[in-house]
Amino acid sequence: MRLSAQTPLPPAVRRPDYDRSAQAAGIVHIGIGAFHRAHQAVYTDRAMRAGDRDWGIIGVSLRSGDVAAQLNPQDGLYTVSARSAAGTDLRLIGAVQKILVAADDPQAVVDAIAAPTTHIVSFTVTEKAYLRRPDGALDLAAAVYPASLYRFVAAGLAARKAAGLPGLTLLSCDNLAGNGAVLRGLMRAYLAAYHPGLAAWFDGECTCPATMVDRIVPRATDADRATVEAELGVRDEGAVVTEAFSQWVIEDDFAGPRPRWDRVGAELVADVAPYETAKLRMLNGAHSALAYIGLGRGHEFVHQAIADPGIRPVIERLMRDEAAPTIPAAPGQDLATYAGALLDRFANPALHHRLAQIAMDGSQKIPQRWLATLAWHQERGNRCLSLEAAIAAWIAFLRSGNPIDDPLAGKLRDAAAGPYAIERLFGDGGLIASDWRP
Ligand code: CS2
Repeated sequence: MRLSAQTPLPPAVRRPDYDRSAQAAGIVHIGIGAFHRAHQAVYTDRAMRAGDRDWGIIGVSLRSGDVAAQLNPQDGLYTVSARSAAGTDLRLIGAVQKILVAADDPQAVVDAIAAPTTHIVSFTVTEKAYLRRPDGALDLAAAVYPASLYRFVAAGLAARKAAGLPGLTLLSCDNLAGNGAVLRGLMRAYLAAYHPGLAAWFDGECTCPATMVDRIVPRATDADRATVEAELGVRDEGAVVTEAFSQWVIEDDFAGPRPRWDRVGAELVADVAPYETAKLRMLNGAHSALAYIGLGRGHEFVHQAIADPGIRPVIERLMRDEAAPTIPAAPGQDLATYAGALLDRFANPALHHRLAQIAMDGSQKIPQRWLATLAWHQERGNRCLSLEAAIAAWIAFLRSGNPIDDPLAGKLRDAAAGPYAIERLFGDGGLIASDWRP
């Protein structure tokens, strides 16, 4: 039997206690993968459990119909299993109402963005979907392709303006440095080129808060779905498996109403930068290093790589001695404690987080994860032995003949194979983005 609004569930499973069918959709979320379902959708579900209303989520997949096929037959319902050594917390999430596939029905996406009940459009589309050139500017040619997020948002905003509706909060939840300002600048560039009449309205009516999002979400496997089925008594094709930890820091700059996420665990702050910088350079920086060094040493999962005595000290040094000194910590933010907590999270044996999942899209991730730290130390004449080892491991990975899942795969393989690989990857005019430079 398949999970749906009708199926009975064991009493131990926590579930929505609000009337799902009575909620308007206040959020359109673009890029509804497992991360969104384990993170922002969980906070939104909690906010509705705590009494907020009309914050249902319409999920959008830009290209693939996979999530729609998982969730639409289940009335948008799915479970989140938070796994730790202490056991599993299983809950049913009711915030997602339905999934639209932009490639199949683009107008439905535009209509959802333009609906009077919509106040927030949020994004987890991964780094590459922002379509930035190496200098950080919008790739204007790529941005008009059918799957470009900019096309949908611009068309939705144009419809809102024409209908006399207010603007929106555009909330980037991707791991980019300064994600709010980046999205605002790219959206602005798109409008200036293709919808010049909308640019001033966008400036006056829409905001793009910065966010720091954090929860480790390995891709769910058949074995995970079978475990959830055994616990639930019904089949959940949209099951998400994650860790117990979750953190969300949001810049308090909304164009209109928002769920009271701050009452259910999120932090609303004036300046996200210290949290985001620490997360990108320490957690994500260590993750990418673990991926390439770990794969090179024959490991499959994060918890195996961090247990390797030939790797753990490299990762500790990367976080504590290389990344942490570059981060101007916020009051109360203790980076040494943070590093310790990250090591514990990486070691979680209940999660099977594949190094190959983290290794994908290296060209899009490495600038904000490693290069900003390296540049800070270079200016001071310091070496970064761990980051140098990580870069060497990435180049070895590109040369290894293993499949490379990256928008620049072919170019990266060529650059890494020949002489002057470092120069061709990181030098002036090289393949890797330079816009992270201070
Ligand atoms: C990981 C992130 O796949 C990756 O590149 O580093 O997805 C990481 O698990 C999350 O950012 C944790 O919040």
